[in-house]
Formats: sequence, structure tokens, C-alpha cells
Amino acid sequence: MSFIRSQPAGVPWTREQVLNLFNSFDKDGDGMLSKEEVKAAFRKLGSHWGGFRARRALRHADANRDGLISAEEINDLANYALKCRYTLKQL
Ligand SMILES: [Ca+2]
Ligand SMILES: [Ca+2]
Repeated sequence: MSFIRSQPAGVPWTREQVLNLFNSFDKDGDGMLSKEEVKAAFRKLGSHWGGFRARRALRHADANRDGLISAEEINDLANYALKCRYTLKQL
């Protein structure tokens, strides 16, 4: 099974856009991203497997293994999201 879809019409997200998106998904405003918040953000990025991506992303970026992405860890989270090569659909 392939998790990669080709979306030739899309434009890749920039690092800045990805970071802004993740920050905007801190719904409870505690400065940390929970797995649910990460999952919602990945859905917004265009993932059809938000839960799968959230688990993988946390494993990748959650350096202290507390299940939350802190401000220090969010750069690694963005790196992971950028590696997934989601694209921004043209409006
Ligand atoms: Ca939060
Ligand atoms: Ca953490």
C-alpha cells in the first residue's frame, strides 16, 4: 500500500506555512501540541491518514517522550511534515 499520492497541481507547503499551521492548531492554547492537535493539523495539510501520521510524527519529533510537542520540538515536527511532501491545493 502506498501512502504517496501525486498531486501535480499542488504547490508544496513552505516551512513557514507549516509552522504557522501547527501553531494555529494549538486549540487549547497551552503552547504544546497534543496528538489530537497534531492529527487535526495533518488532516489540514492534506493527509488522509491523520492518525497514522500523528503517531509517526510524534515518534519522530517528541524528543522527551511526554506525548506532547513543545515549542522546542515543533521544528522537528515541521521537518517531518515537510518530508511528507504535502501540497497546498490551488484555490
Ligand atoms: Ca495544545
Ligand atoms: Ca515532548
